[in-house]
Amino acid sequence: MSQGESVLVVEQPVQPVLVVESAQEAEVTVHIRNEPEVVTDVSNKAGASILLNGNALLRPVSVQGMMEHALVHRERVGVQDFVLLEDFRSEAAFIDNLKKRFNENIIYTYIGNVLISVNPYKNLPIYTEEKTKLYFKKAFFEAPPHVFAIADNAYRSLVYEHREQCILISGESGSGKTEASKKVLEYIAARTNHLRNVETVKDKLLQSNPLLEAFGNAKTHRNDNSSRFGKYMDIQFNYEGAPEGGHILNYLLEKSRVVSQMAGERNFHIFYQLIAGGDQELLKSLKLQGRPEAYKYTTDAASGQNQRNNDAAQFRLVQEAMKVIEISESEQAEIFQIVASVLHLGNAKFVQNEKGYAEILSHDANTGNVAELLKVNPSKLREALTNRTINARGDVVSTPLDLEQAQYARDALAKAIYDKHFSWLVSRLNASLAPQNKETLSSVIGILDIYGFEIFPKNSFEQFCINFCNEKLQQLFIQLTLKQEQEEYLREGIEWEPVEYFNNIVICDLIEARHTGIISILDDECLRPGDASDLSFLEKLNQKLEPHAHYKSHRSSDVKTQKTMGRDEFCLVHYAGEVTYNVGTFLEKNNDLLFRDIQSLMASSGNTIVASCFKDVNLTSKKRPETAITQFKNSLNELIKILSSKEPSYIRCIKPNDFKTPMQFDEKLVSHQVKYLGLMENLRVRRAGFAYRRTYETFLERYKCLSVDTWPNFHGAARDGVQKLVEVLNFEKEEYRMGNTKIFIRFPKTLFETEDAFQIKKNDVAAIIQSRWRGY
Ligand code: AD9
Ligand code: MG
Repeated sequence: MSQGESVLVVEQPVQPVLVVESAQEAEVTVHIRNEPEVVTDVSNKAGASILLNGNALLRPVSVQGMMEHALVHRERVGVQDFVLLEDFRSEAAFIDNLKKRFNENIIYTYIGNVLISVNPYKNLPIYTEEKTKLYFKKAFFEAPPHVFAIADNAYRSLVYEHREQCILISGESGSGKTEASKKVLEYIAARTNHLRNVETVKDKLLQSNPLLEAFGNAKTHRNDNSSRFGKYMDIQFNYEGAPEGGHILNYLLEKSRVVSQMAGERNFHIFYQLIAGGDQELLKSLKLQGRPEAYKYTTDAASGQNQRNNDAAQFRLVQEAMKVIEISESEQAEIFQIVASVLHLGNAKFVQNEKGYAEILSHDANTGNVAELLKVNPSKLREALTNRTINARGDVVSTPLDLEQAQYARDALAKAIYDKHFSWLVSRLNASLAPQNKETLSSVIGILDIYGFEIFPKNSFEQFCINFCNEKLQQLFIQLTLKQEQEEYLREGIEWEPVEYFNNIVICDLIEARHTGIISILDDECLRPGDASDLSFLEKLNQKLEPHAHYKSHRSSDVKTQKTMGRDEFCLVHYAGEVTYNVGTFLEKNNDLLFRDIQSLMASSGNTIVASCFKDVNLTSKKRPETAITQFKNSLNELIKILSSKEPSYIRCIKPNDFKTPMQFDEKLVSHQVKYLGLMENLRVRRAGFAYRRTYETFLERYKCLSVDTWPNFHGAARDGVQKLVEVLNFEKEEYRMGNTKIFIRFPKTLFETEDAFQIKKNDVAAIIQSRWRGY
């Protein structure tokens, strides 16, 4: 066992129980709360109360040695809860603490009950079965910080206190959100192992991940497995606390990726997986060649043999997952036909006819393949891709498209098919995850894993949506962390003064306020007939929003902004930093138009998935469908409602470097994230109140040896016992409050001193035990 892990002895603010498993000269395995640790030299290390087989005293060793050891460790690995930092206002101290721990492979740290996680970019042995069990039924601070502790805490609150839970995971792209969400799910699966009849449900829940990731994740510059959709998943439990089912909500797939990617990035994994992993027969039936480079939408594959092997292996996992989720063979065939047809569609060739319009030659194999796979009439498909029928005041007029328009129509179709089929897949998953026994359902734990804040060299409509979403979630974080804190004081009957913090509600309003926000202005422009364009939209923004403190245009009086911003850009001062958006394609993406001819053709598809995806589109309705951003805004507001009704736990993920590499901690990069995640504010709020709180029972149990009135046992109410203790310990009046069920301690120093007193006392106790041992 590595040096780093002996930290467990030290990190425990609760009494360690050390059990020697086998005593040898050089090496002993010590169990600290069931945690085996190999100690190479017992004589100068832990062991004051080393017990053999759980009860017999093996060998008395100096407690002092153990304490010194502890101090050295604290110096090396920092504190496990930022609240314990002496210099809690200093960001440098905060980052130093994170870094110390990161260097020791300790990736988790708390701010009170918020978990901070730093992506290690390597596999650490911290998710083993043994480690998992360490967190079963443990109070939050009884084991080192871990995502499992968050999961266990949520699970216990759900089962024992019947409070609905949600776990909100945030952080930028590549910081470890999706991994954390998977760990939560795996923990819950392990935790409910003893419960009957849950295996199938758990398998399905676990297998939903590889499936959705194959279709919704892609390699980007920031993350080789970047989630390109937002996901909120409810795990539904019955009265016994056993998982009965699940439900997934998906948000805004980045569908523009289907037709183009930045250099060095990839399309969604499934395209490559199918090509690399599909067997000959399957590929033949899909008319696919075995190389992604053959397809326009996946040309930039940059794939080495390793990548191809990996893709092929992943494809087998996807097929496995489909089986577990009970997606039938025929459904699978249809899904792969859709994936393949998108690839063929990308290769569709247009030629310019003598009139200057686009045409597809009748022998074009690509559209032929699409028509065959999607079971639509090939000539109608060619027709639909090169013409547009407009219903103008009752007259149906067909206009031919030029080359550019036809390419737009083709790409729009590819995006629409893929996007709609992704949503279909989510609803198919939901059907499979739906609980068998609705009557016994009790409550849910929701897990939110949504795309993190994005700042690229060029930011478009997608980044605008993603960053808006992050503003909303930050707003929720502010409300809930403060609300939760305030409610606890209220519940416990304790007065406190709120802390100042930056409230990003101003930015949320700037974006979504009715009539005056950016979304409203964008929608107005999309609906305006005539000469509306991306630039006219920008002009309106500039006119209406220029005075706003969080909005900047290229006309800004700020010289730096003037120089760096183009005439087709606007800049928002987000809570996480300034982002300059290029308005090009905003209107097109927000309108999200698919020509009617194509829609009706798809509704007639013999592929039942495609037909069902397109049949709901009401072709006759005069009412315009909601724009993309408005749909997104509404679904986000729904999500916020769901989350607000639950008790939240937070996991804030941090990315240590931009190179996807282990053991590199870029302080500047981390500092930026610490700032925008509002972690220093979070810590201040936590510290301004009463940093530590313990139920009277817990506090009394640990420190009862410090007063003759409470040692060895106190026979009255725990609160009275604690009252006696604080008198003996001379707590200043300002330092603590007695709540209804808990003692609140303002400064960690007070707790440290109590803890030191406890350790000294324990020394004495150990000395007594030692002398008894000698006498034995
Ligand atoms: V994005 O916003 O979807 O682009 P995420 O989800 O925040 O992003 P993800 O969880 O996918 O990031 O993590 C990125 C990569 O970091 C993973 O593929 C792993 O290779 C690596 N990672 C993240 N967390 C851990 C961990 N706890 N242990 C080991 C990790 N590796
Ligand atoms: Mg992710």
